[in-house]
Amino acid sequence: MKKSPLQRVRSEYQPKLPKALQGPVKVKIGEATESVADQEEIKKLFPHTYGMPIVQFEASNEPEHVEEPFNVGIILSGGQAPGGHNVVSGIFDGLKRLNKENRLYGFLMGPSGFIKHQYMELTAGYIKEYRNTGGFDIIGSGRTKLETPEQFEEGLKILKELNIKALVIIGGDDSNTNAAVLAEYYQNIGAGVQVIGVPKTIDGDLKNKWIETSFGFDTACKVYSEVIGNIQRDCNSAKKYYHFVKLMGRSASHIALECALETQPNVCLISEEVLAKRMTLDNIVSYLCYVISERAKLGWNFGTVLVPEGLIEFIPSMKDLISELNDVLAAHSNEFEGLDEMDKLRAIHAKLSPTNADLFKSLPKHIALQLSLDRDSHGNVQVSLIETESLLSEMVKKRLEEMRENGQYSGKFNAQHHFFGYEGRCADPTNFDADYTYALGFNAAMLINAGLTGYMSSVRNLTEKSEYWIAGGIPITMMMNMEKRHGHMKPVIQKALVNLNGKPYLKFASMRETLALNTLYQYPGPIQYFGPAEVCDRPSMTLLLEHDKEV
Ligand code: FBP
Repeated sequence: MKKSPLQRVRSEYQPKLPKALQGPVKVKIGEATESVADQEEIKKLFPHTYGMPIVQFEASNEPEHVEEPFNVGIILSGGQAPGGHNVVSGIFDGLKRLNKENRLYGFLMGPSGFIKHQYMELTAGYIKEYRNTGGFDIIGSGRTKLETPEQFEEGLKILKELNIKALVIIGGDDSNTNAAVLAEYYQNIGAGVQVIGVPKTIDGDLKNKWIETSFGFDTACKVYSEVIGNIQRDCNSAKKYYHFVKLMGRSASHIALECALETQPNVCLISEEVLAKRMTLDNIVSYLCYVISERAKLGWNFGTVLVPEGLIEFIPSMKDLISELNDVLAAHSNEFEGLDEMDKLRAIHAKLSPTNADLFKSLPKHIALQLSLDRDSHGNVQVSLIETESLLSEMVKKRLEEMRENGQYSGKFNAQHHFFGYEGRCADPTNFDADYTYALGFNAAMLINAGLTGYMSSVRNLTEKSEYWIAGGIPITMMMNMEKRHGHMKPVIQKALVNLNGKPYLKFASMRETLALNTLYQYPGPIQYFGPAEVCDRPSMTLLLEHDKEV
């Protein structure tokens, strides 16, 4: 593989480790823990892995206690996030420091490789090519859900065959929930296999008191912020377009909020606020038209609007419609097969309740069709396929024409649409993500050596210099509560949505009116890997604000 000059130099970067992991570690064991809610139910479901203590690693003067050589397997699960390759490098280097004979195996294309016994050994030479690079192509990733005893048993066969004593699952909240279920299952049957989770997702919604951020969020947001900044320069140069930018984040609006803090657009919608205020699609369109018409009075017929990918499911009326569509599509999929687009829409419309049927009919045809597409493997609408940005701009355009007829608007409205998601998921990790992921991986190796299972690798104190980061492990059951999923109550890791009382949101809300009625764009520029620390190592504004730091 031919490398670019930047790739060549960047591959030599040695990620920084917290002080505690730089040499032999000793394990500090904390108090017994409880789950964040529903303690009794979770305790019953996880009798072997509930209540375990938080552990923290400290530097030790004693030589590292190393058992016989051992083997470890890894799975990359779900969407790509920058830094995954450094998690693998960190695990590898941690294992080799413990014992040169230790071996690392990667299961191919996500959990399916584990179930189907597709794997490869990850050697020093192979891993070298991937250090500090973005992507998950080192072994591939996938969205197969690892949740049934049959899958666990099938996986156990290959673990035994390869003499693997621990499995590391690098994934989001669902994959880490399943890691906890797997850890409990293997403990229960005495399989002798440990399971460790690593917090990954660009969406930033796997975080809590102990997991300060999921990896990849920092890099992805910086990539999107760079291009939003570029668009804003273009916008402010030509002064003739409204740019509607949809940003990834399946559910939570953390990415949109972080990008808004970085770039200061005229509008950024926050799904969690839309839900809390029970806003309708009509309310959102009215707000956008207010901003656009006020800017027009100032002579500005241009602007930028950030739209979180998950918005549609947070608008209560749309949520009801989507939920009924899920049922209708599941129950009548055969009837709709083979129909042309208009007939399919008519047939679906006829099956909806009156309120939802009215809303469905009011949507532009292409959006109604996108909402009627097949669901993903979890039964969810594939929000990344719904063009919310064009839905909003079309509705805004229509409303502005009505306003013009009533003499309330006399500007010009021309829209451009963008969707940023896949562009950022495989970017080369920022220094922050490169260091954080390497530390998470190295730390996972130490958790395995400490004999732990059902833990998530945790590296904290992330707004300080990396040498002061705190490394250790958090029992996954501690982050769980019971939630209704597909009609059944299930133990799951609590998803972190944008906190409307949190500093990042409050900071944005305090600037919102000023940003809407002025042009105060910021242009963050591209990620820098070499140069002053305040440029290259700065973590996300979300993380800084959440930790009461200056931004
Ligand atoms: P994970 O939660 O698995 O990390 O993936 C997040 C995400 O990037 C979302 O932002 C997006 O909605 C989704 O993946 C897209 O899924 P896919 O990669 O299957 O198109």
